[in-house]
Amino acid sequence: MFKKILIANRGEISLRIIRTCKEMGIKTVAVYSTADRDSLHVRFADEAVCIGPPKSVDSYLNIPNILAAAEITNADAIHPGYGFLSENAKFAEICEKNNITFIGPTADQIRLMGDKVTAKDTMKRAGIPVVPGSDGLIGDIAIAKVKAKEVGYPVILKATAGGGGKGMRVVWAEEEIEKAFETASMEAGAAFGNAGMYMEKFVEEPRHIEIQVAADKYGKATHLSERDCSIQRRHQKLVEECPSPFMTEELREKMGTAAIKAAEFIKYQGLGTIEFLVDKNRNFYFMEMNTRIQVEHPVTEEVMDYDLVKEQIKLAWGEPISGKVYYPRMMHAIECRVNAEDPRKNFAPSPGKITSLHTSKGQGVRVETHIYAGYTIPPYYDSMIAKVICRAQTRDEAIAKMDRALREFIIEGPKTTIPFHIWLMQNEDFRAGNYTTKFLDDIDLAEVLPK
Ligand code: MV4
Repeated sequence: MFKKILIANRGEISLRIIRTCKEMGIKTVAVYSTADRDSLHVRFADEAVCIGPPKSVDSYLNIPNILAAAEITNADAIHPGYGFLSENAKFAEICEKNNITFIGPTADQIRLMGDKVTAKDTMKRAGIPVVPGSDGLIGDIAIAKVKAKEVGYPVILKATAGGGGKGMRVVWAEEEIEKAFETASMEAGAAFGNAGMYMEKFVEEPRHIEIQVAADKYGKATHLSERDCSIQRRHQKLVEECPSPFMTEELREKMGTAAIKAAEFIKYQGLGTIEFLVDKNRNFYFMEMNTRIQVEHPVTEEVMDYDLVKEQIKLAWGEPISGKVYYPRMMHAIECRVNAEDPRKNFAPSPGKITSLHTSKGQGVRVETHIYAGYTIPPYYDSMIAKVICRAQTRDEAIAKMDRALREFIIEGPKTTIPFHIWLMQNEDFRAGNYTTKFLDDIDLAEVLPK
């Protein structure tokens, strides 16, 4: 097994990975920017190396500095966590060239799934359902118009280099398509250095349901059930749960089988997530594949009673999948993301010092966080400061537990999204499991949240 793993990340995920490494008897190296000098991941790791100034591009995205840190500490593997360099094919390639294992899939697999047109085409060839559309890039506006007529309005234009909503436009009628195509491809060109666009039929009010997969280096994959991530705002997930309240045994079987087929078709190695759009008739379509450990992985860990980070490390080392079919114990788990943002003010960031803190506790409650009383949330990074995960035998009980846990989570200083989550746990539609990705579009939170 690996002797020493460098964690190229910060915050709660860095701590999460350090914990599993300790349990596996693996030494850990933290890296940190000067803004994170007083962070817990620096203290909890066996060694820590400063990799640069606060800005991500100078530190957590600084490949030469991270590699130098791995070399001087003699780390034999790098765990990238999520975000930052976790889906950077070049970084995975450089690690391998330097004889350091990148804990993730191969650089080619990251590249394949990073280009959305290629990913979609590959999945179509694998026999996975995809949304009908342009079958490749759209050359110009004239072609876009012809394709849209074929597909039928409404259509959605997407950037092939995109994902997570950037460079995306819904077009309801032909008069809008010219402007939509121009602005979206401009946006994509500026954001990704790649203006390539493709088109799909717009699926109205879909659910976002993803399947967790794990695959070994010998071509075998398994799935670990789904997560419903439909509660989002501006493509930022806020709540995830398993099982999905929309799921049926039949649909899980179909989506799980498709996810395994997708992973095995590309000889995928490691942990991955296949994101699907699911329409109101329970048709499902491949959307994207994430080639990293995800923020919401604890939801799966709680229902399956399974350490996904441990599995990821074992797979990277070259252990085969046990062959046992992992299936949910049919517990129910919900995760609420606590961000240092003001939900009454359009989720405006609210960094600063935490003057007083009490975290949620009790049976079935898990809090993943890097904050402590006296900690100052820096303004440079993602605003997520904690995840509350509650597990119970039924969905109703999990919601009741979450409501209780959120009310005893006291963070003084910055504003947080906790009041939003407390409101959500009371919401009738949420409680009925009656929600799609449109759920928050129609709600004025400044209106409904207590002052
Ligand atoms: C769609 C769609 C409807 N129809 N594709 C959003 C981010 C990117 N991953 C793809 N997204 C969507 N693609 C078709 N053909 C609706 C969305 C979408 C969405 C998807 C998942 C979760 C939240 C969303 C919010 C708005 C739009």
